[in-house]
Amino acid sequence: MSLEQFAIIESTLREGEQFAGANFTPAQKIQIATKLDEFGAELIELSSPVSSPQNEADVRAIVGLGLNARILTHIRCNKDDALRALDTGVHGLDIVIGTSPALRKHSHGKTIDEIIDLAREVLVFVRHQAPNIILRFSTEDSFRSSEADLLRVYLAISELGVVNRLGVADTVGIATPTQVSGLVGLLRRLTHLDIEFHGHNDSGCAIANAYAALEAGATHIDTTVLGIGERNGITPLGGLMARLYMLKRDLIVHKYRLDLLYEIDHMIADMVGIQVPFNNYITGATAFTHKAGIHAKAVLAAPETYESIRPEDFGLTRHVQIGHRLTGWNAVRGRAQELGLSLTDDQIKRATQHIKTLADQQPLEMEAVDHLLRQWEVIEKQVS
Ligand code: HCA
Ligand code: CU
Repeated sequence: MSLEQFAIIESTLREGEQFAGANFTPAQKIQIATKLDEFGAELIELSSPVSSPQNEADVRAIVGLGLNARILTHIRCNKDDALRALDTGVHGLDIVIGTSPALRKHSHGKTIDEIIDLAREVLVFVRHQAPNIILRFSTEDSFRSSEADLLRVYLAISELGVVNRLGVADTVGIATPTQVSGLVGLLRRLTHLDIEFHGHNDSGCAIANAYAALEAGATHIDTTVLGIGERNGITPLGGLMARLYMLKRDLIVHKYRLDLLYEIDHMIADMVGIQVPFNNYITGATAFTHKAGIHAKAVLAAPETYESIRPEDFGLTRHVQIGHRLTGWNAVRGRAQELGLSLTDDQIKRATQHIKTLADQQPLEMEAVDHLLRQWEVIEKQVS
């Protein structure tokens, strides 16, 4: 059900701000929020206004843009933070408190009973202050918390009838898809509230876990552009798109402006001083590059042979590499045709052998391949 009806909570301006290289200026934040809105992110999460005076001003400025996306801010579980956040005019509050033994001991020092009492007090207070606000309660480090503790907390909160959404967070990236599915499914069955999943990528499962959450009934998934966040980050927006595209292409291409993804990934990479990795989902430099002759032949005949994602759905194009030793004559013929050369298949095959011999020494740039093919045509004409 949720694979049809889910929303993205785009947290590049909250979790993403916790990335080592991120120090967004006010103008950059507005640019990011505007682009994410244009992309179709349903909700945009911002750093707490309590975190710094500039961050407070930025929350107000982004709320003031009047975007389609709902604007959320992420705060600790206390009334002061909540009042400061409400004062900015945000549409929603994402409230979080740690429940794992490690965080209870070293972060806030509270027992589970104390957590429940505090959360009750804060959430009821917020709902009283702002009857229409989108209110979410999440436990931090959910997957290192005991299931019994989690259930006590979530059921107590759910019974209050004041929150719209419960969140689960794989704060240290340890969860498996099976564990995520189990917890999300349980909360969905027991509470019937919306469920949000926030997953870190320390062990490479962030996308798979987000997908498992959706399958189990989660309604909201947290992402950041390129997955930036604390340490090596969380579920990347583009990676989640790739995963969902495989199963629900029609839904994804209509729900989101996929043609903006390349620009968004590169914009954030520039802002935080990194490269888009070569193997990045969809927008990496080689995501649509075909090399081996066998692949090139089939892709030129029918792209779906070796492409599960159509680059044109993302406003991108495929590349067939030709000037290397694994090349094949079909790829070379395709290039000769693009160049408008009239070479027979036999002539193309001989040219291909020549390219392979040259490429055994070093690969040829496309320009060199083109030059060689043009020369080949001239020579073949002279010979015949
Ligand atoms: C953090 C908090 C958080 C919160 C997630 C959430 C996490 O450790 O910075 O509120 O949904 O990963 O637990 O990002
Ligand atoms: Cu996080």
